[in-house]
Amino acid sequence: MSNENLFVHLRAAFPAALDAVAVETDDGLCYSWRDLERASAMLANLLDSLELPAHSRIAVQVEKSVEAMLLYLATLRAGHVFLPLNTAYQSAEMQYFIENAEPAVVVCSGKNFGWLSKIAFTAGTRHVFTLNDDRTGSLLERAAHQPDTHVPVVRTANDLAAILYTSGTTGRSKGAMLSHGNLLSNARTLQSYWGWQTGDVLIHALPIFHVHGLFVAIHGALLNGSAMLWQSKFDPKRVIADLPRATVFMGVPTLYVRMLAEPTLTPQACAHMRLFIAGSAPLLLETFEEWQKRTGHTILERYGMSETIMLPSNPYQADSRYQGQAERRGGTVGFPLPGVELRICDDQGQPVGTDEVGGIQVRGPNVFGGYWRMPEKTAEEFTSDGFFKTGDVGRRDARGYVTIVGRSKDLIISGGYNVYPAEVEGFINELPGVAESAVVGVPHPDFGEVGVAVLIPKPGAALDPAAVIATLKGRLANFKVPKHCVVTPELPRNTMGKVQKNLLRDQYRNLFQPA
Ligand code: MCA
Ligand code: AMP
Repeated sequence: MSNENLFVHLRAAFPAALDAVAVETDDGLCYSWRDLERASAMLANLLDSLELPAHSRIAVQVEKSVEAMLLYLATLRAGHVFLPLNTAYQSAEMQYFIENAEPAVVVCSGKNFGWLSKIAFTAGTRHVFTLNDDRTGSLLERAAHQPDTHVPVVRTANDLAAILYTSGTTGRSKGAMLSHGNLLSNARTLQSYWGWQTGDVLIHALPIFHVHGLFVAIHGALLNGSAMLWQSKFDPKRVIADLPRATVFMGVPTLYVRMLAEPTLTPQACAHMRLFIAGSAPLLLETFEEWQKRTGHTILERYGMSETIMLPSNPYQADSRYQGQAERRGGTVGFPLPGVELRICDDQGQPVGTDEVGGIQVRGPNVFGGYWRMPEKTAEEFTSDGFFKTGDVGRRDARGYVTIVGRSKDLIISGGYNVYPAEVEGFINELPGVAESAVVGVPHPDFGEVGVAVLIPKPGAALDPAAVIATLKGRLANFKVPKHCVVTPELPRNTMGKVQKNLLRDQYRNLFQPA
């Protein structure tokens, strides 16, 4: 039986010159391909030494570091399941993830060990290690004693490789289960569709606890044997300074907006670049056009989800499936990737015609197997013929380009992070003096969209908007905290009594827009 462990395929793509630089960090450290091989082996041996049950979840909430990426590779190598968690998550959020996923191992920053280990041990986790972004912590101390060779555990394409929690429109977050086959098939498709080539160098400036930074960016570079210029935190000046040594950059729209604000962004600075890719949130046409004007490069926009990895993409070069069209069209997300079936359906599930709007459904080897321990929720999200209902609303034009026009799910995408109003409202409604709340997304020049909370006080209660925001900051990941809070006597409702969020959105639409 061939070994379909994703690590085996990534490792096979390492260049023959193992001493060449694979990752260069912003603090000047260089890791060779041999370093990646050896250090991930040591970490995999450490996991083996714990004698965990097969397919154990390894939950990781640490700052971005090359070692955190190595832990991901080691988890694959050892045949376990990687569970990355945003460092912004607070204790209530972490408690839910840990109780739900029941990880055998939790890895956290040293500064969080106290409270997080308590949650983990109470939930039955046997091992809690620390890993700091300065290469200290018990994980590396323990791994240092392990052998630096390791034979990857045999896994089938259907075996679980990672769980990514994505919030739900109702209820709590759901863990999207991605297999080795999901990840490898999508990475291979992107390697060819985006024309990855020898000599490519990727600027990696995204967080590595979500699909974009962890899978699309890292798999892209590793599967191509390409070096990465690694930024622990996005800094527009630093990215622009690195452009002359790089060829590929990936970012959420906010990253492009912030780079455009830098006078050093010029055609000369971008002359060595081959490709700029954007996704995770809608890229405004004005950003797309301004980038073209300022740099001479046309951003390639693509669209994906935690449940599916990448779905459609604008073409890098002529796409023979679509009459050889090669144009990257701003405002669209391009053509379904090779191997991805995409259809747009009405509420009855019937495909709509050209240019007609409907729900986007997808099927393909990249689509996840289901939500962790939520068979009913999984069943609800798939059609009887196996298409996944994305909750995004779009249309396809006569040339084949897909445009996302909205979402049927009540979701705010802020700086590339997803915020589910229902979750935030749940936290707000528990605050003393709050009778009810509604959270809506409004346009924001930096984050694209941000949340605004509209609160109804209980009779006789006086609510202080600033205090509400301050309290939420201690309880919710910071990007989920509304950027503005309004107290009002009532919410607009329709005849059925349902809050009319569209009216609230209209009312606060210009809150953050320059006059
Ligand atoms: C930071 N803040 C935010 C956000 N990020 N507020 C709203 N939305 C955000 N995304 C707030 C903090 O709460 C804080 O507020 C203040 O901004 C400064 O925080 P800091 O951490 O310093 O912010 P930053 O470093 O400037 O971060 C902004 C960022 C970051 C670089 C845009 O959010 C980011 O890296 N976003 C990328 C997300 C991503 O990778 N998404 C991919 C998901 P205060 O001072 O009030 O506390 S994968 C996906 O979507 C799918 C599958 C796909 O298609 O790719
Ligand atoms: P996540 O839960 O992080 O997987 O976010 C997935 C969601 O991000 C999708 O369902 C879309 O709503 C949104 N998304 C990703 N890429 C794009 C894009 N290029 N344009 C618009 N929305 C996008």
